[in-house]
Amino acid sequence: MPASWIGKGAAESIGCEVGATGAELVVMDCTLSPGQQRNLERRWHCKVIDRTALILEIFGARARTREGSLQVELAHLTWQRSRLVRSWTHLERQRGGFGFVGGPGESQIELDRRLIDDRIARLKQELETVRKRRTLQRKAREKYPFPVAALVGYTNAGKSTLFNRLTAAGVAAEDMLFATLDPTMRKVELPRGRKIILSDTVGFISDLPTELVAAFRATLEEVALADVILHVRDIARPDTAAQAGSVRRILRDLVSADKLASATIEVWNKIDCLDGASLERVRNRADRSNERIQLVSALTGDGVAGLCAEVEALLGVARRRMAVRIPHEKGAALAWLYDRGAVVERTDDEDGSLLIVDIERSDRRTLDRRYGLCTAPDPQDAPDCP
Ligand SMILES: Nc1nc2c(ncn2[C@@H]2O[C@H](COP(=O)(O)OP(=O)(O)OP(=O)(O)O)[C@@H](O)[C@H]2O)c(=O)[nH]1
Ligand SMILES: [Mg+2]
Repeated sequence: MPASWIGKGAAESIGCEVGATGAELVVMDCTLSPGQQRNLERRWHCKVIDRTALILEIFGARARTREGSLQVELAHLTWQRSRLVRSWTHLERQRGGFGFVGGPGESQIELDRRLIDDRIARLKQELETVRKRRTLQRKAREKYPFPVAALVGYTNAGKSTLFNRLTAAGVAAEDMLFATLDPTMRKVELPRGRKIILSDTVGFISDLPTELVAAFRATLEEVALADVILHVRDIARPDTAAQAGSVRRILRDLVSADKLASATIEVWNKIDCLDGASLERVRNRADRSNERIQLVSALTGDGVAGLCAEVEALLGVARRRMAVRIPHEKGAALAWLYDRGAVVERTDDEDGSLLIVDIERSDRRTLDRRYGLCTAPDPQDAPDCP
C-alpha cells in the first residue's frame, strides 16, 4: 500500500492544482488509511478526506430525525475507532521491532479508544430506546393498516420529486446527493379511491462502506415491510443499468426474492430528458421486458396517472367486491368503510344503507369483529375487483 495511495506524479499534479485553485479540501474516491490521509494533507497543505468520510459528512448534514442522527454518529464513531485500532497495530508492529513496549502514544490511543467505546455504548442504548418507540408507532399503524408503497432507488433518481408529485406534501427535493436520509411517510389516496402509505427512502449508492450498511439498515426497514416496492430509476443516465444493479443487490438483502418479484414496479423516471428516438428505444425495452415497468417524468407528471393505476392494480389483487348492509345505528361502520375501502355504489333506504365496496380480506374480518356486520356474497364466490 503506497504511503499516499497515489503515485508521485499524480500527487504532484494534484498538488499543483490545489495550489493554483486555492482548494481547501480534496476528496479521494477510495479508502485511505489514516497514515495516507496524513501524508497527503502534509503534501498538499489542505484537508483530505476519502469516500467513507464524505458519505458520513453528507449523512450527517442530512439527518433529520433523532434515529438518523444517532445512526450517523454511531457509524462515525465505529469508523473512527477502526482507524484508531489500525494505526495502533501499525505503531505496535513498528515499535515491537525495536523492543519498545508501551510508551505515551499507546496509552493515549488506549484512552481515546475507551472514550469512544463509552460513547458508542451510550449511543447504542439511546438508539434502542428510539427504535422501540418506532416499533410501537409501527404497531399502532398496523392496527389501522394501509398498504405501504416504498420508493427506493439510486441517489438522485427522483424519488423525492415523485413522492412530492404523488402527495403534494412538499418534502425537500434537491439536486444533491442523499437529499433524503430518514424515511418519510404520507397517506395518499389513489385515483380509484385506494389509500396507501407512501414512503420515501434514502438513496442507494454502490459500494456503500460496510460500517454504513449496518448503521443504515433501520432506515430501510420500511422497504422490507412494504406491500409495493417502487424502484425509481433515472432512465436518462447512460449508467442507469449499473445503478439499477446496485439497487437490486441491496434490495435482495432486505427482501425475499418472491416478494421482490411480486411486489416491485420499476419506475423509469426522467423521460422528459430523452429525445424522441431514445424515448422510442426505452419504450421498446420496457415493452419487451417481463418486469412491471412504468415510464414517467416526476417533473412534468407525465405517466404518473398510469403509475397510480398500476399500484392500484397490484394491490387490487388482494381486494374483493362486497355488498354490505349497514343499519342507521352503525354509522361509524359507514365512515370506516369509506375510509378503508373504495365505495362503488350506495343505496339508502329507511333501514340504512347498502354499499357495494371493494375491500381487503383483513378489513372484512374487522368489519365483522368490530361492527358485527357481515358481507355478502360469500368471499370465495365473489368476483375479483376489476
Ligand atoms: N428532468 C427531470 N428531472 C427530474 C425528474 N425527477 C427528478 N428530477 C430532478 O432530479 C434531481 C434529484 O431529484 P430527487 O427527487 O431529489 O432525487 P432522490 O432520488 O430523492 O435523491 P436522494 O434523496 O438524494 O436519493 C432534482 O434536481 C430533481 O429536480 C424528472 O422526471 N425529470
Ligand atoms: Mg430524496
